[in-house]
Amino acid sequence: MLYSPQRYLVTSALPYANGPLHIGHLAGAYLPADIYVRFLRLMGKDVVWVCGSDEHGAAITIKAIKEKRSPQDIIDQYHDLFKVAFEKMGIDFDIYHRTSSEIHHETSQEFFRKLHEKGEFEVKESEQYYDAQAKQFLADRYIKGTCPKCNHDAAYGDQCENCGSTLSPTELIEPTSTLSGSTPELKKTTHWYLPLDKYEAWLKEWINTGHLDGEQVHDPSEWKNHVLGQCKSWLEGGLHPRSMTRDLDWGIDVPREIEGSEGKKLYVWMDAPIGYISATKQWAIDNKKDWEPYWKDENTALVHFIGKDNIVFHCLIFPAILKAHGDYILPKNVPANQFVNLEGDKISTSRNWAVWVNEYVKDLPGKEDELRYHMIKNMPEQRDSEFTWQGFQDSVNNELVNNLANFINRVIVLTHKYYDGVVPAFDENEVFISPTSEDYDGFHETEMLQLHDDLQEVNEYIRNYDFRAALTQVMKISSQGNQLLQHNEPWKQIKVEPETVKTVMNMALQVVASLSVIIYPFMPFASAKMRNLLALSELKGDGELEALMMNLAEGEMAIPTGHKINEPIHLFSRIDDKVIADQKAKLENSKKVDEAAVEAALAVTAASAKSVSAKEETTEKPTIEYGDFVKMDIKVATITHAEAVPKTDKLLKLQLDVAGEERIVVSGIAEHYKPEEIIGRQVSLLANLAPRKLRGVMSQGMILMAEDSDGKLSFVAPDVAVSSGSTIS
Ligand code: B3M
Ligand code: ZN
Repeated sequence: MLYSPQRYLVTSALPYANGPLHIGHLAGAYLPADIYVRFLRLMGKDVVWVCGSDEHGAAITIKAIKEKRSPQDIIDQYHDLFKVAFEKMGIDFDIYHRTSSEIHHETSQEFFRKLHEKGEFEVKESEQYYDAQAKQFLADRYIKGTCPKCNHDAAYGDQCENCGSTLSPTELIEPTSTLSGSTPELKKTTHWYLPLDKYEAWLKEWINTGHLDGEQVHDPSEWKNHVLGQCKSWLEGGLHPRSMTRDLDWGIDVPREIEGSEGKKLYVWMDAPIGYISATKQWAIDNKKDWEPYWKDENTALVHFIGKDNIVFHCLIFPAILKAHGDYILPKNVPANQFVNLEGDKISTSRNWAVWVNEYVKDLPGKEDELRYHMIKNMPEQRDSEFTWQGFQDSVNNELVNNLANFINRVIVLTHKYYDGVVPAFDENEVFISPTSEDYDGFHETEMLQLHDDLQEVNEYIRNYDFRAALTQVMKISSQGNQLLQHNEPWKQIKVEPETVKTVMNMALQVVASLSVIIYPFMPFASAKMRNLLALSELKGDGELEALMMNLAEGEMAIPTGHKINEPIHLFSRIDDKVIADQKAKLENSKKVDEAAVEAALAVTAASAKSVSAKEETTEKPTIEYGDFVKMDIKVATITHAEAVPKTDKLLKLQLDVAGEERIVVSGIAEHYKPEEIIGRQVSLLANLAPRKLRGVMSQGMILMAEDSDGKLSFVAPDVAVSSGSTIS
């Protein structure tokens, strides 16, 4: 370890407030940080852990447009949802803040102003993609296309989530607007660029050697290979100036006193990382502390916990901004995790293929530690990992119940049975079989020292961000406790060697008491129950592990002879097969529901005109050109047959006659019309919509429907009978 810092400032990636949290988020940036911070607190360290909602950026405004809501409404909803999810899962930030706050706007603008005044920015006019229909410049998630680096066909204007590359819109192959679907045109605009190319030399040295301005400030050998690998390939590719402003109407204003700033906002990836600093400022105000040492003192260890798609922003762009500002330290480490896959497929918000945290805590209340345990055991520290419900059930039943809970329960029950719940004495002269050392020995110091060494191994793993190995070591301590009982069989020996049994049971209680502390970073709820079970003080994260380790090193006990413990309680219970079956069915259905939702939407509302009452604001789509309208081939069609699409409740399969030609179209009108009542009806058909398979049926076009403000659907059709195939224009 290069340094022993005076204090720690730990950050976790700010989740975009445009969708719920799933287990991949937990395993990526939140659970690892929670383990690390809880451990540091147990070791008596001065640590502050900040996070908050990332509330700017196109991801939010696109969702607002899609759902006809204000961006503020969207961010309020998800900010509250995140806070509930984190609290339920025991993710214990010192502050969970938000980037829509005033203190964040002020802090971000101060950063921008400072870099502007120092002449760090290059102000450049360039051609940017512009959506003439939406009347908007397209950056970030407003534009997508094929990634030039990995050919992923849905890369965004600023980043490819598939390969992690940061991009600029003009690099995209076949770009399209995510607002109107149209092909954008190039238009001149002015922006403020961060000259990353000018910082390339010091960034290279800092990443490769840990040197900054001639000082060794971190140790690259402590960084994960995949993080260094991504940084190095970026550096080898050569860095280019990156625009730090956007033409947007949602986000943080470029300070208005700066010429040309009208209508310009900060790029979300400039303001979001500064959110760590503004959150620290707010924490300091709330707790009457000084925030500056945590961001400006070389004796602070700054550690960013993120997912691998955020590596470049946290290892190159944000450090460049911090150094360009001049007063800030740089991260000591960025232990990014990889991704979690789910039941053999990538987790996907858009495809609704995820285990949502808010739903998990509702469906399996009281099983938060079980999820923590399984996610840590399978944490994607070096490579992507896989979550399966079967694997989750196995972890809980075979390890938490059969190993940990079983061991603890036996110790507590036997202590009550033989000693009325009082910790029996450890007799130096008694000889028992110690699973941690081959030979027979009963020397108390040896046993306490062994326990100390076992815990020390956990500590080392945690310091190296190796949380899977740390948890495995914790469970090894529990297994050793089980072997201690197995080898010495107190339930048999109690009659013949009662004094030996006292020593064995005392030792077993030392193991349980030590586990109650070392489990806290991983499963804080179980730890609290164990402390209560042992009638020991609740852990406050105030140096309790440091104290325990010191005591054990001096041969002192973790739980004193004569101490009275409480009655046994169940720490973990088995997960039934039905629970797993239900969750797997829910996942499959969510995929289907999602498909049906897409199908129903596609089948019905291509041109559904919402009747808008005076009081509602009109939500017109962007103006189109005549040329766009004439592309649509709309014809009169007659329904000749109709039937429900099996296993859905929204879709009807319609057989149409269009000027003598038969067509099949799937339409999401099953909740509005019975098949038998629409035979013979004339309808308007969008005839040249690309055919697509909907629930196994090839749909050749789309029926136009009118939808009123109550969501009631009705056909759009000529008011007199006309020959089928007549053109509507
Ligand atoms: N809001 C999360 C993401 O890219 C992004 C992190 C910001 S951390 C400053 O999914
Ligand atoms: Zn890519």
